[in-house]
Amino acid sequence: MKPIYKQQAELIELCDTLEPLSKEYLSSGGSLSDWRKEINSYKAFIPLIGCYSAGKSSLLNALIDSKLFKVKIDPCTDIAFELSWGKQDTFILQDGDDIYPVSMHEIQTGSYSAKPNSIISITLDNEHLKAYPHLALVDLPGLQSGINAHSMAIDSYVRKSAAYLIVIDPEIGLRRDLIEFLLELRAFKVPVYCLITKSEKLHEDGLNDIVKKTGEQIEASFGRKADYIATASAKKKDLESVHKLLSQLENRSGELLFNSFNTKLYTVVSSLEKAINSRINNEALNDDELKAKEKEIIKQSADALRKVSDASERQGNTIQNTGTQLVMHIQQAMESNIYTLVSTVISHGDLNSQVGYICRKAFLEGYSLYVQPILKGYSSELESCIGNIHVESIRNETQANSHSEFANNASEPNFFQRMVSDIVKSIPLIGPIIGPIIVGVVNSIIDLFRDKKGSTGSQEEQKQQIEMQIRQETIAKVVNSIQGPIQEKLNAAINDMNRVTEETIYNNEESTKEALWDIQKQRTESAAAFEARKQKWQGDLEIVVKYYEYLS
Ligand SMILES: Nc1nc2c(ncn2[C@@H]2O[C@H](COP(=O)(O)OP(=O)(O)O)[C@@H](O)[C@H]2O)c(=O)[nH]1
Ligand SMILES: [Mg+2]
Repeated sequence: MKPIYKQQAELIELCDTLEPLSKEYLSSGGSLSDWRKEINSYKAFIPLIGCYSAGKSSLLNALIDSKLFKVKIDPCTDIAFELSWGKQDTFILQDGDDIYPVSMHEIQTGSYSAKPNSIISITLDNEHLKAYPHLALVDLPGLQSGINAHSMAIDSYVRKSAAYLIVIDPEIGLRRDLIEFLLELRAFKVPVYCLITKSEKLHEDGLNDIVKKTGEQIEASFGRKADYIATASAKKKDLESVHKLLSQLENRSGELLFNSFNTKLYTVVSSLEKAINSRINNEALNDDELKAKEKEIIKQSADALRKVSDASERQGNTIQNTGTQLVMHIQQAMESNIYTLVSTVISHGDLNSQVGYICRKAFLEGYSLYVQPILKGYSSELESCIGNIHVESIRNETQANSHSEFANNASEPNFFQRMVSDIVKSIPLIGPIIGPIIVGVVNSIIDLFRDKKGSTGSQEEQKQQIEMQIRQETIAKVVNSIQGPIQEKLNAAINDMNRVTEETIYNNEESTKEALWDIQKQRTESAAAFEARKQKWQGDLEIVVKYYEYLS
């Protein structure tokens, strides 16, 4: 595990090496300078998750030694704040694609005008944050503020977070909504840190007990130990453990940065290797042979594209059925939790969050149960479509030649396998789909029973009515409304896989043709110049393939 700054320096050096080479050998070499910029300004996020009033805002204020964040605000007006170090103090409100500057005073007083899903992004040239220049702390609305807060906590941050920081008030402990949150987080690989706040309220023994108990609860629900658990007090400015956890994350999160660029860079290395090898392996062919080779490549590509399109057509039905299975799984989950839902309505609990939680959990289960195996099978099918084009096999052919002492890592997965398996493994985010649907459907049943209250007979009868209503209306409506969007997500995964395959075939054809033309052009120069050119190909190839080990 590397510090971010070190990983950043290595990746930037890699971009700088690959950029001129990809300009020279690849027709599509334009992204590297963009990636370089993204790597340079990279931040790993740390969402703070806790109940309303757990002390998240106070903790951030204590950390930066200022009263920037409003303490004890109404959970409904709560929005997300991203806080990180920067060379200048900046305060920006993001509302979807729109951004507006806000003032520090507006943040302190809560007088900005924001929508529930807005984010205020803050950078401060603050001495206490300076030691963690690549981390962004996120003060999120408490989980009680409902289904959207919950969706936001996972959907917006799970892919870009170094760790989730669970903030717990020792007098409240690990509440049920936090446990449910942890259960959901299990599907993702992100580390979980835990901080027990307001530590000055308890004596040492009491604190030790709660640390022990919380640790055990996390392990029981999360299925693994918290990666870190400690106590802190914003009131007494006891923040030693906060600094410890931040420096740990700054020092360990290089991997997150590495993972977000790894496949992209691997693709460039792999394409470069292929493009250079095409030159080296074909330089001895005469003009007629080069022409014949070009024709062969064009024909192979056309065949492969046809196979992909056939496979994709056959896949259409399968994925349709898989989508239905997934939706049925979600329906069954709601039905088997019907009594929990009924009592939530009766006790005026948060039915939105309850339904949301059940759907999200069932979606994740159903996705790994039904969808991922189908995608995996399809990825092998796609691979066999392009198999005879030898996306990577030039390396194998050259193994016979003694000049390639570095050519024997043929067991490396090729970049096609890598990109496709990234698609298979990635879990689509369901929150943005189900959030709005559930809010709409569920609010109508809540209204219904608020109006009817008292007008019906015994409590038992009322329960039965609610149960019937949930079965026939709520569940049916939720199922109906999620079907389309879920199908769209699955189709999108299939389309992504098709796109990667077609691009691979197309790029392979283009770069091979270019290599053949390049050979023809280069050798019209003097024999000495062509010799030098061949030397350069060898040298460049050596530079490129050295990076396989680093990126695997
Ligand atoms: N005793 C004590 N109270 C605290 C501490 N941190 C926060 N509080 C109190 O807890 C309440 C909620 O704090 P706040 O930071 O708004 O919590 P948030 O909703 O999680 O952001 C406020 O009344 C704070 O004064 C602490 O370290 N010690
Ligand atoms: Mg707060």
